[in-house]
Amino acid sequence: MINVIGLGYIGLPTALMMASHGVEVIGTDYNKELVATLQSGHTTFKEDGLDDLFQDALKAGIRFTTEYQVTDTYIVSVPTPYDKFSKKVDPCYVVAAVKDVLKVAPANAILVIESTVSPGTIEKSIRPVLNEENRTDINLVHAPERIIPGNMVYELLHNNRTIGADNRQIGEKIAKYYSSFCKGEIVVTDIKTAEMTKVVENTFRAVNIAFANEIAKICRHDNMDVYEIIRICNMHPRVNILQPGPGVGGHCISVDPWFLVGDYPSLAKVIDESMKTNDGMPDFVLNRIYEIMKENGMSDISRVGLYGLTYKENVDDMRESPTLQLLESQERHLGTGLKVYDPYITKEVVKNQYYSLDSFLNDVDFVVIMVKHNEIKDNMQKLMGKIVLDCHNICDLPGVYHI
Ligand code: SAJ
Repeated sequence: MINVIGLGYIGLPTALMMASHGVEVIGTDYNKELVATLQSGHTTFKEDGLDDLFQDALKAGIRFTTEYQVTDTYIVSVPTPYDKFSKKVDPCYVVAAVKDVLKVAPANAILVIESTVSPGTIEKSIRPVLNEENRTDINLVHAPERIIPGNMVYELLHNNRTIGADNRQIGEKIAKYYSSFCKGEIVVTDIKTAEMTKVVENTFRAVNIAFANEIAKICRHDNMDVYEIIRICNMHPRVNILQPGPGVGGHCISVDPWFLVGDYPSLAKVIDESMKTNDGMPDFVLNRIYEIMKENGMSDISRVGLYGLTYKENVDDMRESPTLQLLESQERHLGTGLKVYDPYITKEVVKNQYYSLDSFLNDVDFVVIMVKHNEIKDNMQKLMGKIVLDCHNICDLPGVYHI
């Protein structure tokens, strides 16, 4: 039996996937409300295919509890934030979960850490916990997740995976559990290599997004069409530039690369600059809003609306979202009044929030497309006659502004 600890964006789909593929699974989370929701037969976030997977897992007998189980295998999937000052990974949740597991884990149990951590964290922060508790019998494994919100179920089934372990036998044993559902290749390596690969993968994407954002800023400065330029460049066989945007959100690309900056400040220069470039994009958009208002003789900020609150399209996840960053920045400059709407956010999280596209559009003259949800793509004609700042190049109405 596997006890999955932490039933969030990664732990829950992983637990459901294993359960629906014949592995006995019990999911544990210390959040009583979350466990009660799952016990009552409801998922806790929206994701394509998750509800069906949940039903399959329930039929297969998955259970949810706040209690840690006595079993031979644990998968820990809890958040790993970074310390905003030092930029280093903050493993406090992983350490706390490991301590709780050690209270019940039998001798020689396997403890798999799925949470993203910087290279060396398991050696520096987790192994000492085992030593302190006299539990060197426990086998540590690192199996970083790779799934992308919006396509999690498909990617859980098809992505290749990395498993880091102290000894090959244990690594292969865990690989077998994952291969119950994973059709991709599973590479077994050592723990530090597995830690580094995960952080490097997300850093690669962050740096490439920053590159696109920097090109967009250069193009804005000298009035060139960044989208046409990227389109043409990408016709070169070895060039594949990503898309500029209003900023980078989510709990991965906007967080993990900082771990390398925190741990290797004098070496991680390109990464540091890239993260600053991405973090500066919401401010860049705020500046564009100001310029466009001026150009159009507009002075009433309350007639400007931000479309989208989530960190990217067609998900309900708002963590580190560019829209929230932009609103925070506006507030820091003592400004407020922007209207906001997102079809995926039905509870009030910011001031001046709307819950229907039509009433939002009725109350604004200037729309900023912060997130390219399908909803706005399908209703583009409703923006006719408005000033539009399209941060994703999805609107082909005449006179649209870009970042
Ligand atoms: N973004 C851009 N331009 C682009 C692509 C993305 O501005 O061309 C923005 C998005 O709008 C979003 C942010 O970047 O705000 C991040 O979105 P994303 O879709 O690039 O990635 P995440 O954060 O949803 O998921 C990433 C994935 N990592 C990689 O692609 C290397 C996923 O595979 C990881 O599992 C996930 O991080 C994670 O949990 O670490």
